[in-house]
Amino acid sequence: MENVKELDPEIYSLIKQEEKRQADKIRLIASENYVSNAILETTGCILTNKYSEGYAGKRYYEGQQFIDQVEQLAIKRAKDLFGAEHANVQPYSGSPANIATYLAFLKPGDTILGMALPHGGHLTHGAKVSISGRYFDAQSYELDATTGLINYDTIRLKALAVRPKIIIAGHSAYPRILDFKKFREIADEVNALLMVDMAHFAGLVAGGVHPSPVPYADVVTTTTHKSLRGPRGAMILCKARHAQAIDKAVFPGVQGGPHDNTTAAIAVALKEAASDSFKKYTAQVIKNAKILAESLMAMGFTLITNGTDNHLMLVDLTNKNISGKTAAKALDKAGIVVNYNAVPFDKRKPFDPSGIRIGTPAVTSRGFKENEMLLISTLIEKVISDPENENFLTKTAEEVQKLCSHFPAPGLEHLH
Ligand code: DSN
Repeated sequence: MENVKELDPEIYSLIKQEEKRQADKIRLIASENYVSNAILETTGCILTNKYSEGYAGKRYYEGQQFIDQVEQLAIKRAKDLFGAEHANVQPYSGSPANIATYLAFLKPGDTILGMALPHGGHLTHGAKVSISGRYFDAQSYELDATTGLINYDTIRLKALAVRPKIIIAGHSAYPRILDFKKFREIADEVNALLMVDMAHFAGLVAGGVHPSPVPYADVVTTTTHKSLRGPRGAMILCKARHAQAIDKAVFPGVQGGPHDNTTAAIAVALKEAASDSFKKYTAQVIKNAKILAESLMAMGFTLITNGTDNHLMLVDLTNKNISGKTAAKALDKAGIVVNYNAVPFDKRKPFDPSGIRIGTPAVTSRGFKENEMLLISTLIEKVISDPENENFLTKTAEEVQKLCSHFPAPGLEHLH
């Protein structure tokens, strides 16, 4: 980055500090990952110079000889990898992808039904502070109070009562597999469209270690940068009969020119995700999550639903007499990065809730396996038992840095 260094030393210095942070810390934020060098190169390439509003063969600017091919490759790889009838690879990220889906099928005031935000849903699934909750009649379903699991009977009854036009399945903080067939049946019974937001688990679906929503859903939205391990971006997969509505909603409905460098990097990520090594990676993501969850529970931590089937777990810290925010801040000082998170039926406020969310996609990308997961659980336990012991937190951060130095993270090999 010699050019940035010379032109803008302030930004250069911040990038370098962030590089070091990503190299030296155990990153357990469930939605984050480390992309490959190939994806970093593509994201930072000259495709960023081009405008290409429209779709291949029907653009509003000339000079699309290569951009059309880039986008068509990304679309083909997305369709092949996920078995989708149609793919739109232009959404800037997950929220615009979801908003475009609503624009494709809804009028202002129409009813949608999604998982409540405090129960693990996403802002764009109808939270009141989001456009999805302000422009639509957003109804929500909650998790079962005793099991912490999705209760399909409750969703069905709610759907029968509110008659949504779209039912949304998908989450940011639910540690179990969704039953897409049951969601489909409920949607059919009330004549709703089924939209699945698979942003969190798209990589697991691509790797074949998680059921696919694609056969069941009318529309599947996803970001490309979480477990799928691509650049920051998004895609919408849908049935052929919805292709035109979705494409029109993305452009010109919600967006202008697609980010062609991102589109190319999505194509690269999809090629990587079709490989055998990616399949192995996703299997390890789940193995790592399971062992971390079991070890934490053995040490007296309460996990929502008593464990995990996917890449994440939600820890309720109520019995540890520490808030999620205090725990997350102490862990960060100790070199372990998580986010504080509401737990279902949380009695605390969203800005200082009772839980933390822990995910394994990023640490698995740097090669952590079962032994490192056991070590992480021990460190988490010690930090949470002694969150104000600054000396101990600093010493732990040094220990973490040493451990990380044996596992060079993709894209950051030069630092190790
Ligand atoms: N912000 C993402 C997450 O952390 O889950 C969801 O989009």
